[in-house]
Amino acid sequence: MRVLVLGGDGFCGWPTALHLSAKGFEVAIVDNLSRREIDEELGVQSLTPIASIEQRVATWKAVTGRDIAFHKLTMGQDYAAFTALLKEWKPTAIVHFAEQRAAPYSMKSAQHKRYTVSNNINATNDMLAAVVDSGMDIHVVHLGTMGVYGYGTAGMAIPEGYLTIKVETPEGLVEQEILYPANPGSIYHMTKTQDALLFQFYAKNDKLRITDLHQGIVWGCQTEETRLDPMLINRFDYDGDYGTVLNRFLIQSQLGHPLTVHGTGGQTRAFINIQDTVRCVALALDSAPKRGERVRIMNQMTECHRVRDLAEMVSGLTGVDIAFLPNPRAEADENDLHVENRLLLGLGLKPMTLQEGLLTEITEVARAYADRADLTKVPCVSAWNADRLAATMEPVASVRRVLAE
Ligand code: USQ
Repeated sequence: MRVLVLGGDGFCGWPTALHLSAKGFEVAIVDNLSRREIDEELGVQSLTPIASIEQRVATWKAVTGRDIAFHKLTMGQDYAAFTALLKEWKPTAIVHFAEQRAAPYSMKSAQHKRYTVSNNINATNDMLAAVVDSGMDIHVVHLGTMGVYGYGTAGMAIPEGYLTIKVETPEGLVEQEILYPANPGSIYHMTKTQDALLFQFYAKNDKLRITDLHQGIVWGCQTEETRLDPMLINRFDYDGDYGTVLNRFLIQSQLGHPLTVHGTGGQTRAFINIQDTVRCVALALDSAPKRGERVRIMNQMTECHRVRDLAEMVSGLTGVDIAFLPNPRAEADENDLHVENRLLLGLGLKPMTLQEGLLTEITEVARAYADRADLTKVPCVSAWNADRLAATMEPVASVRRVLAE
């Protein structure tokens, strides 16, 4: 199978490209290296030292003998070059990661909102329009987010994309299946809800075969393939814009920085390890929907956790303090979350749990590269609105430590 990985230089894209190549897929990467430019803009680098894309693919070839071609294109802008690439290389599948993926970054300013919306939505629409234009039957796999659902469940488990409802008609109650109502919590998450509508339209109108993976928060950094050589190492973000919560706690614990819990830490979220991310994408590629079928939506997550429980777990392992900070985000202080994830489990996913992998992450990455961290980049400074900005000026609510067992 020939797979074009859009956004194949990023945090999820790079290890996915390697995993697919290792499994025997023919892989090519499309990327405009925008994530590296954003590092420059924010004045912060990945905790792990990442090689250039040219060094990355050359090392992969040297280590495994396998080729991964790289095409520098901006999805959403370089339409002609992208369609030419499809016609020439004839991929059987496209994996689409080519979107700006940080919620805090998308909320930094009007300019960041505009960039995120135009980049993400144009990238998705151009990709879909180009697949139609090509006349080829290419399976599209997209990395979506659990955040499209919002995080309130009214007690039920969040289904995989679709909700069965009953509507009143003159003939009585009639059952219908609808896309689960979108409830995004940031401009970034909002772009993913718009993507879902684009997928629905192109699946209906053009019979495109589309899988949308609604992924939870990724933790961890390395995979079997990125461990093969230091030049293949994956990026690890810890800053207030791109660092995801558990990875931030892991590096904070090694820097002796109190763990930055927003509000009460009662936010419950879905999580997945990066190793499981790449396996899920391979499972999705091995099992495409049929032409004419509705968009296949799978919840790509393995565990739900409350933010303060994660902080307590990391504090208990390392002895670091936990700081309860005013929340810069407009989000519920406390929520319960139950999620259906039977589809990927049914395809053979064997989840890696936090309990199995947390200590490895602390020693393999956070401790090993702690001296590269810039402490000034740890605070989350992106506030969701004027009220939240004012709230961030308030003093820290409390600091406490969990005693190691
Ligand atoms: N949080 C803290 N302290 C921190 C950082 C975050 O308490 O230092 C809290 C946030 O307020 C939020 C939760 O932790 O309640 C999750 O934040 P996050 O930055 O780990 O995750 P999020 O912004 O939701 O975005 C990440 C990825 C995004 C992906 C999403 C999956 O950046 O690409 O789509 O996770 S999900 O959250 O399931 O929608």
